[in-house]
Amino acid sequence: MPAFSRRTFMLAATALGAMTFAGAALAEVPALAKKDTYKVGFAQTESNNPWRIAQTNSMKAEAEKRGYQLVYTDAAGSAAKQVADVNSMIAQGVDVIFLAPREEKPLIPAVMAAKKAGIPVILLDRSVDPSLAKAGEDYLTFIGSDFIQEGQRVAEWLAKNANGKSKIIELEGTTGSSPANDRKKGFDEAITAAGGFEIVASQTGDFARDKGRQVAESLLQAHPDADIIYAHNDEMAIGAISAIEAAGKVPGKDILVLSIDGGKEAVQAVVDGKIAAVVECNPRFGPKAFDTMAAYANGDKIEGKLVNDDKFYDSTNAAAELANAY
Ligand code: GYE
Repeated sequence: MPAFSRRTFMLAATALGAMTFAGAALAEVPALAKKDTYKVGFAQTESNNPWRIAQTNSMKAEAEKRGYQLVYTDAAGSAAKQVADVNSMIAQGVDVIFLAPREEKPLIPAVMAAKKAGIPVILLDRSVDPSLAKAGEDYLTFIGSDFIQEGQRVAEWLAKNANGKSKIIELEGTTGSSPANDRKKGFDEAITAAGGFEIVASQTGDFARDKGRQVAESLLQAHPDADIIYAHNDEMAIGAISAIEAAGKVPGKDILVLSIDGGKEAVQAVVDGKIAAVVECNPRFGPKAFDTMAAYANGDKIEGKLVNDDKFYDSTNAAAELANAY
């Protein structure tokens, strides 16, 4: 190799290295070109409940409506698989990745890998650890509910309507997930502030029906005086109803059950008097997710957090709202 070309090669290599380094350290979210159509990734966390299925359907319907190609993956409840799913989307050269991160910390490498590959990430429904990745920097934005407020709304309903019931079993969502962390924080703080209540046990049921049933069963045995169950989602609340009935007690009478999500089965349980109240967590993400992506490609400024509106169901409106529940 002649000396000059070798030197040129080495300079180029050094420059490339520096660029890669600078690229990785860039403070901005990768840009998104304005195009007629896109190849978009949606990394779902699991599909074990009506909420997830409603969310997936909403994303698929909206992609189809716009004529975009959707690369869909389901991590089946494994954060490790979800990281691999995102890496495979990066390898397939998607334009944008919609990510519903199962847990706050384990999905950080996926967010960072997409950023490094120049692909903007939009977080859907769950967030990542804010001390490790930032909106407007490492990912574009978070679209979802205000989970702290959801927990507070349950506590506020109890403060007004518990009628002397006071001993609470809390069924937490997936450990390390943002909705579990925040639904606990919002509820625990508000119920403590309300006064007169006691959380006698708080344990994870992993947002799953059968796990919720099992955990409720053992906690009801350990705390036979418990008269309220607050579940971080409908699935665990429905599991808890089975546990209450198996213990020979009447849900809605002996034990008040409260939950978050607002799927049809839970709203029906409110109509039937088995669930006292449900805070809706809106799963219909499609239109907002794709509108946000289009706005970004258009050069609009995107806020770091886009909060969905959630309804609230109790005996006063459940029958009338049932038809609108997902
Ligand atoms: O409440 C639950 C789902 O992340 C907000 O995850 C979502 C929660 C939802 O599996 O049912």
